[in-house]
Amino acid sequence: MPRLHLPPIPASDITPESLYLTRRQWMAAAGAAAGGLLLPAGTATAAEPASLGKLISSPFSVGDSRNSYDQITQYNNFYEFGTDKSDPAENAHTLKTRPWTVEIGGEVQKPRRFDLDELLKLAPLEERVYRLRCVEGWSMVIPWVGYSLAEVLKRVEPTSRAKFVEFTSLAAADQMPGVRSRVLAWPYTEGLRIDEAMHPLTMLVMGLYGKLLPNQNGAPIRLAVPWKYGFKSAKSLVRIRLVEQMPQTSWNRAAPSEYGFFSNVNPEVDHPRWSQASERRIGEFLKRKTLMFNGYVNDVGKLYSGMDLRRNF
Ligand SMILES: Nc1nc2c(c(=O)[nH]1)N[C@H]1C(S)=C(S)[C@@H](COP(=O)(O)O)O[C@H]1N2
Ligand SMILES: [Mo]
Repeated sequence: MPRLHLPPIPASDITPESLYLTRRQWMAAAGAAAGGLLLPAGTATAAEPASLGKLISSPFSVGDSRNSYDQITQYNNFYEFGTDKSDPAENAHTLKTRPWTVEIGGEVQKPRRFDLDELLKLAPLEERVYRLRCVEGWSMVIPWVGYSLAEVLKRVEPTSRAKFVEFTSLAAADQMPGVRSRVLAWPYTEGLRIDEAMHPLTMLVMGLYGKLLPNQNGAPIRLAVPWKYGFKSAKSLVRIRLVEQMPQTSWNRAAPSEYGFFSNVNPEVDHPRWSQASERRIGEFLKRKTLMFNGYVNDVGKLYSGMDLRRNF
């Protein structure tokens, strides 16, 4: 596989305090990363960003120019930290991302709890530049680091009754001020059909721009499902369950007529309160046309053959 060398990130783009880990956290992250560099003692300082080392470049990456680190980390939706776009960057420093485990169970032969350090080395870390289209009508292009969710799911051996996958985010009121508000039913839950969850595009994300995820982007581990509206990509995951019935999702419970289970990006199916035909790419002046399945129609179109996507929105 080709190795990708990341372009240098200007120092001005990597100053947020949340990016700097303690020396111990950084050494742990660097050591755990696949192909992590062995650092001479004393190299890491408290101000060192948590680099994930060499990454495999993915054929799934899109060629669109990437949004800047600042754009990706300062304009977020993470309702556990507030509903304004600037709230996550302001408030997410209280999230404790270590120790962290993700419990995987339900309809599987080998249910178990995975530690974050284990997940960081479970499969080679890839950089994948994905589009993210928020249901609100804006989009970004984000270089995530991680690997296909299928890598983990196949290790727990789903049974034949596993038809759907439910994802649950952390809901800790002492760390997440937004959880005290009743905008959504907590914990934040999302779901995919099993074939969607096993599709190689569906990514378990642990990093951004070659470094560990900043808290506001869903540290320490989140989903990225690039052909669906952004809200399907649940952040700060603590639990994954394989289930027989279609799971409930937080957004569907909040507004069932507006947020269906599938939530595929679809310029032909408007949100009841606004058009989905076009979008504002953050940083651009003119709107662009929204692409069917967010541009991933060749990869995922066949998952939906024979389905009425107006009914199954
Ligand atoms: N737990 C949780 N996950 C979440 C959200 C949230 O509020 N809570 N917001 C979603 C929405 S609406 C979007 S658009 C994306 C935004 O991801 P980003 O902030 O990394 O761009 O996260 C999604 N995942
Ligand atoms: Mo969103």
